[in-house]
Amino acid sequence: MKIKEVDESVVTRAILKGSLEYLQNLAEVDVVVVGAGPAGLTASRYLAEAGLKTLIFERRLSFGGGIGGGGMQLPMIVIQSPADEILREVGCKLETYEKDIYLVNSSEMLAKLAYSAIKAGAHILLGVTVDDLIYRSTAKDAVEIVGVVVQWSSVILSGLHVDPLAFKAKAVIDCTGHDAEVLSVASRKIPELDLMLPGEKSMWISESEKLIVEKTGEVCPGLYVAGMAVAALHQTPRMGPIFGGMLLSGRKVAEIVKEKLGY
Ligand code: 48F
Repeated sequence: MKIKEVDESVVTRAILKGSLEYLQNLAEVDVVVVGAGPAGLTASRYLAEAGLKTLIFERRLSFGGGIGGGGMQLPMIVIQSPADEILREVGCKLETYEKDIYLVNSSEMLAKLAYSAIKAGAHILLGVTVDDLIYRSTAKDAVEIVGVVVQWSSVILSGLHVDPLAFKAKAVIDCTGHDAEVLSVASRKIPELDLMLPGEKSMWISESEKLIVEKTGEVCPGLYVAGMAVAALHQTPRMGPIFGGMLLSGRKVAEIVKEKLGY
């Protein structure tokens, strides 16, 4: 077998041409999802399947958020019904532990949620941090979110002063987990929203899972919340390593955004 010789300049040109064309096409999308954890990946799959141009920004260079860490880094995590439907749709193997409670391998769940979101047409940019929002005033004290401001995570870590770029979207979904980073920016920098972020309460699994799904939804025009960020906003309890609520919250926010955008 003869391996093709490749000049260094060809590699550079190919990367620049492909990446710039790809990124230009994403400067304005239907939905920006912030965070590629269980809630963000699930929401993105349903949105992309419905035909919405969906772009996920993930701060790390990997998918999955809290899935990989599971419960104290043990490989099996727990899902309760009816979230098993969502994992069956993406072809995850589930082992029944007891009625309506299932075990799933965290690596398999992480890989299959990400694969199915990408297969549905969602775009994922890794190593990019959302650190601000784009907003418009619609009337006195009324605000609409119309996109996000992003920076390479490596630039943020370096502490260098580099101006960011902005990506427009009809809907922005905060799926950043426990710290609710997008809502946190909104509460600090857009006072018109009068947004308080009290943070989550201590653990109570059943109550938490129920409330996370119930309170998933629109925060203000153009801005939505799903997953653990809901707990930070509504001060609901944490739930530890059970992931059904995250998947159901992702599916619910996708339904809400689809309806809002007429899909
Ligand atoms: O933390 P994460 O998994 O959030 P989630 O989808 O699920 C929570 C569970 O994993 C678990 C739990 C319940 O089972 O308690 O913690 O709500 O995923 C959030 C993702 O968002 C990324 C972060 O790296 C992670 O992969 N992220 C956080 N802030 C930003 C961000 C940001 N500012 N910009 C881009 N990505």
